[in-house]
Amino acid sequence: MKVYSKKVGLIVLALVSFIAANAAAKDGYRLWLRYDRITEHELVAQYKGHTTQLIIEEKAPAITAAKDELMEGLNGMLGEKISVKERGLKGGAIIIGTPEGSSIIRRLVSRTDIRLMGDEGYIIRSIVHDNHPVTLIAANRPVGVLYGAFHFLRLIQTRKPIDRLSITEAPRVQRRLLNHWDNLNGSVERGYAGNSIWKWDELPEKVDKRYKDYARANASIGINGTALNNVNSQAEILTDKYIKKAAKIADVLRPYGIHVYFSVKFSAPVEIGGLTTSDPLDPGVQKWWQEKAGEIYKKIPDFGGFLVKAYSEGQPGPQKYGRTHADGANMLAKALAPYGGIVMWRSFVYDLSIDSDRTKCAYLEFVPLDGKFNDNVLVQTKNGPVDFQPREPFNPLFGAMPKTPLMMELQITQEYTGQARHLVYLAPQWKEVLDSDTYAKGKDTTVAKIVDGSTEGHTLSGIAGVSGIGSDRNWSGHHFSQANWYAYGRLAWNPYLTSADIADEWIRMTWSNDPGVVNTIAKIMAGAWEACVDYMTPLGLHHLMAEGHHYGPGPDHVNPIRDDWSSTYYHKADQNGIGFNRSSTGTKGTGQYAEPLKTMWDLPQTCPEKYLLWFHHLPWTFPMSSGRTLWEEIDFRYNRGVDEVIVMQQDWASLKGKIDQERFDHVAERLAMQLENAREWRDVCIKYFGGFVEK
Ligand code: GCV
Repeated sequence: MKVYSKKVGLIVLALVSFIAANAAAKDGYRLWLRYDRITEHELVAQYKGHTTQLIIEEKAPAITAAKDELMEGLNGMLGEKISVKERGLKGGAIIIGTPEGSSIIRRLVSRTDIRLMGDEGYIIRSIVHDNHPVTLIAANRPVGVLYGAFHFLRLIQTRKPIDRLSITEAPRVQRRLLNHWDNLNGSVERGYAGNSIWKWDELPEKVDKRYKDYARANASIGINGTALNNVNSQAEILTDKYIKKAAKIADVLRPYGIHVYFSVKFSAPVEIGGLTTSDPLDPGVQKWWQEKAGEIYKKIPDFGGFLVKAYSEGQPGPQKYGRTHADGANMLAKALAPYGGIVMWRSFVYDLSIDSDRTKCAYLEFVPLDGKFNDNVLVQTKNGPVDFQPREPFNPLFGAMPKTPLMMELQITQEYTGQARHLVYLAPQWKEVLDSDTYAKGKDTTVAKIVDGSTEGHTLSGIAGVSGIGSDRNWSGHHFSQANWYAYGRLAWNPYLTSADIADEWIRMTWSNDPGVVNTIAKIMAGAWEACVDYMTPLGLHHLMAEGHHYGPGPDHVNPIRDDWSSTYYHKADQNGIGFNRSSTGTKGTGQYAEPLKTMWDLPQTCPEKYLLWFHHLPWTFPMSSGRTLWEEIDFRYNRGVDEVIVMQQDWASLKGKIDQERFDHVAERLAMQLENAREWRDVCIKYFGGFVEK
């Protein structure tokens, strides 16, 4: 009887853990850190041969985080508890640590290693130590060890060999941030995955467990900063009440190397400081910000700095007092400098009194300020000159402000690319921009080389991604929007990675290592962005969405207040043709790019077709390289976009039974919606534009 109940108990236990594991497996909460058991026995045996022991001599929080992650990952994937020790090396050990905190590491890393690893990098190396095979994960600082641990786990997650490792990694970009557009009331501007994950009403008393998983996910891809609140900011974030709340979040993120930043409102001294002005040259205002910085650093000693949207879309700025962006940024920078903080001042401004072509405004305002910003200021610049459209040429500011570090801003949340309903893998979009040659300092001055600071030798460099994270169980709304978060982090770390390699990693970690599954999902992801461009805004068209929600088509939309919030302002379709003439015969927007781009993009015959209607207004009969007329080509591309979604849907259907049903169904439902939406985009746009074409 006793034996029987023990057996039953064991079966029940096994069943419960099976159910628990599967429940967790299906909802997407674990992102790419799934650590499911590897079923190939031979592979498990190989991996186990190198992972029997973990040797750690130090207790820094980031090292403990690395230890916890290695244990969770290795135990999960290999199914056997790894033993943790300070010494007593046996075969197949992993030794982790820093030269400062670990005597073994001190003996095993060279001066060259120390130089190459820098502040946040690491080495992972297979060596023989005291006659034992050892994997070394070493870094100059504990956070580098954590990054190395994630890399090591990724090798196993993606089924790579771990027996002859010789890896040296260091990030190319220094500040790698998420920008949350999260409001203090819990809503998220342009958020499509539920509410904000920051539970301001519960903080500081209650600290949500989810913050730790957020930190793990971000650290696993090298993100080292987060601006907690919306750039359309509320001054209250700077009150003692909110600083205390933010300090609690900072405490959770700290062991993972993530610094907290605030988006601040330029009028805060008036709104919450009781001053009568926010003039950056006013000594009282300067003092107010200096004291505010002091207050923040007292509670958050590793606070990162301020992100500012000034004089844009209703946000206040120094212009109110006749001052420039540089005056405003430098005043804040001075307040933060004693603590090592930085200012990320956005260049997303488009005051049409400066130029009637919106794409030209930021350049005209900011280029004259080059060289006038303090050393701890980055000018944060969106990838393109309009606003995260499905496709834009690179922002002409890249390459035009050599004395100023430009921080690139990408949008992870899919405001203009189908939100959390469309499967659109954005890494190819980001790569197109990063790999674009600006020719600013001769050939091969790519946007990536400007952003990482290498072109001008800037010591400060940065990249920001507008977060798509929300309170939804799967974090991102669409399971595939998680890929954009992942890809953003990987590109922020190394903008020279390929979108295909990143997709391959993400698929293996998130879905499966089955080659059939990997190839099918990789194919879907590779074509998804171009499909979206085709069914929304082909051939350089842009800003065709309906007002407000930025989701569906609205080519006829006219905004009564601002011309440049109207679709008609951008496509300018009429009986004679379509497109925005930014060439030398139009607004001269092409003149903001360096040669040879300026000349090449100035002529419709040499302008790449992907940007054709961005730079040119052309007759409907304009001959395209395909042999079709422009109108026929527009029609062809809209239809091609829809056909591409049909193929994506078919490819996804072929995965039935090969991945878990819950996520399969979720994605399948969304693909059905995407197809319906793609058809709507095509039909509405073709009908509207077709109305101008002579039949
Ligand atoms: C945070 C676009 C978005 C706004 C956003 C703005 C910005 O205009 O639609 O929601 O505001 O960009 O980047 O500041």
